[in-house]
Amino acid sequence: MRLCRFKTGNSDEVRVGLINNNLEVRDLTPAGITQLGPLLESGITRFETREALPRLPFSAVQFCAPVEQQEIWAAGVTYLRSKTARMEESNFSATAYDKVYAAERPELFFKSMPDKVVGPGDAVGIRRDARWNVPEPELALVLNSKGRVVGCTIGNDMSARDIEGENLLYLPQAKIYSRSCALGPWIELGADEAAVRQWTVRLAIRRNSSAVFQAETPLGRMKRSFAELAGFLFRSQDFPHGAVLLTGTGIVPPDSFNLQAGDEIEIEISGIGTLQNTVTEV
Ligand code: DO4
Ligand code: MG
Repeated sequence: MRLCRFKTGNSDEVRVGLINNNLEVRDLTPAGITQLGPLLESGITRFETREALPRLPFSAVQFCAPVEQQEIWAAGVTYLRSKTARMEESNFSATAYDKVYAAERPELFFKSMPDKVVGPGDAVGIRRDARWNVPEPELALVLNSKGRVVGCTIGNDMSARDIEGENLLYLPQAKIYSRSCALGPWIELGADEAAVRQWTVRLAIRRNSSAVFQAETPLGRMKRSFAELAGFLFRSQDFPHGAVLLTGTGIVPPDSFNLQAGDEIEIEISGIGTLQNTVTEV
């Protein structure tokens, strides 16, 4: 079952809905549900039978990023491809990537405040002061306040590779800037890790309607378990509203590839759906 945040028509009101198998959104507003947070804490089975909830076809809704008050964090160097690409791009810190890939403690970094996250159909940002910008298509775990994985969604950890490669201490500037994080289109609930690991992540980038990059990777190549990543994130830190944790990229475009304003990015994770965004300079 899928949980979403959405708007309709010209209204700015964001509602919470369930998505059923007929690709309809069932608006939870009449049931008094206006926030995702409590549902992620308590579960949603008690709403499944409420036939009276309004049904809206996908064509009538605009999906919003499925996040409210949760901080967004990200794991890094969880796939071999990410490790080798970063060792190649980096001037002084190649061994740091090698070490963190093998270490017990994963790389975890703060990515975004929830209200800065870009939703489906919105523009993600490339930094004006960077020469080398790429998307990072990632499975995003949705964690409740107890650190339990209650669902997953699609994340884009936009990154400036030249800034990151120049000096590891510049990582926050390479990763955190306006429109650098996209999430959506909805939360796939009840994620069972063994099943999720059978899914595939696909990235497609179009420029002037032509494909300029596409690749895919099995999620099963992720080196760390969900429990390991979530466990380290919740060590010595409370998340009263829960958190969203991007799990790292297994797809890195070749070094010659650089995003441009106007590009269209499509990230598909089988088992969830597709997150589409355009690119703008920030
Ligand atoms: O260490 C830099 C960031 C790694 C990352 O974002 C990834 O592997 O996805
Ligand atoms: Mg990443």
